[in-house]
Amino acid sequence: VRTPTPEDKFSFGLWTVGWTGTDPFGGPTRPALDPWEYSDKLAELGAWGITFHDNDVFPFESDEQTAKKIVGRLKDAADKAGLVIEMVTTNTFTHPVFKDGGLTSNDRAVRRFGLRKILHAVDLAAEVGAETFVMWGGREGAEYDGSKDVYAAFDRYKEGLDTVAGYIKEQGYDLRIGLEPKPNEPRGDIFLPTVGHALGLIAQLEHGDIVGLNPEVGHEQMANLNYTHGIGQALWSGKLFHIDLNGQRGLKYDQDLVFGHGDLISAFFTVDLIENGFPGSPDAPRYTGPRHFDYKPSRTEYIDGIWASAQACMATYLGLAEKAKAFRADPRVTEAMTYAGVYDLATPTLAEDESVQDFLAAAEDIDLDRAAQRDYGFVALQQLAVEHLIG
Ligand code: XYL
Repeated sequence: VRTPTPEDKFSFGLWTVGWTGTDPFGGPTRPALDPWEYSDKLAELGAWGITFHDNDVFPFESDEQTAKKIVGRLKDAADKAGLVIEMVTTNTFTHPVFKDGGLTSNDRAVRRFGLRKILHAVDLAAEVGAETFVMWGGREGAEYDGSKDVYAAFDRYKEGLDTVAGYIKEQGYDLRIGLEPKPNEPRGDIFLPTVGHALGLIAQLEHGDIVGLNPEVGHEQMANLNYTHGIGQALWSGKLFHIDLNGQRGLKYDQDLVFGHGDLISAFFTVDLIENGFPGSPDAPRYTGPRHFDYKPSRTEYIDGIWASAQACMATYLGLAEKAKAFRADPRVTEAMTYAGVYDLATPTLAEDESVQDFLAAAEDIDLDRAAQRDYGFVALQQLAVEHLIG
């Protein structure tokens, strides 16, 4: 696999390579470096951009001046290294004040504090030139059903999101919000557990036009859902604003593995969709945004392992992109897709201008026996994908 270049648009969260290995059962296994040390090294490895939470860069307690100074230093380092800061987000989950949420905490004073913190981070995002503002409501949720008035919680979630989106418009910032669904962890149940739930909330917003999604591979898979279908539906809705790529092996804690180190076939079809689009819908929207990794170098690794894992994310993506191109270019695949009817799904079920009445009156000539006995050849098509995948 070739070496990544900035044209590949790979970006990394500072909290990913910067994770020191703490988990609920153990302390750090690696030291924390300064933010600019991570960004310098990522640039060296061929990354194009970085992303961060406000408190990945400056401590929660920092006053405005200190925060500005540290962010300025990171921005300078990024500029010097030729890195874009493509996305910024807020940490409304680490500090104990957020233990019952930021926008949906039962405590109104906390909600007002959380909303202010988010708005300050929006200013910061605009200042450093980010295009996307991600909102992962990790603490918005509950462990106990009796502890939340879910109706009010959604009113407050909507109020919070509309306030942030309205502020972005009012300030004239060139920013879009990417909601990040996750089913659980750290809360027992998080609001907006899946892509579909988030799309449902966006449809109720006043400023929903600038609110879309930042779906993460592992988060959908933690809910036993299909990530490629999730981003597919987000694309169909015109709402795929950003992506978080990583790996997850089944229904367990959020593993944040290297991209492709979970479900490799699923990763193949994710890359295939991003790189090649929908097979039978050439005019459908395509994702052209950052190939953003939100993973964690396993806590068994030390500093070398951080960089090896960051490299692995990019190498896996590039390798899969190559395979996916070859897959689509293979005449056997075109033939198998034709046989399978993949291209036929784009034909509307009703004829142009056909009314329901005409439709009901039409004498259909379907041969039910034949249709029931149709062999779709989906398995043969899948095997071609596997063949390309294993080489
Ligand atoms: C944790 C989440 C976060 C978001 C950003 O599961 O992935 O890192 O991506 O707040």
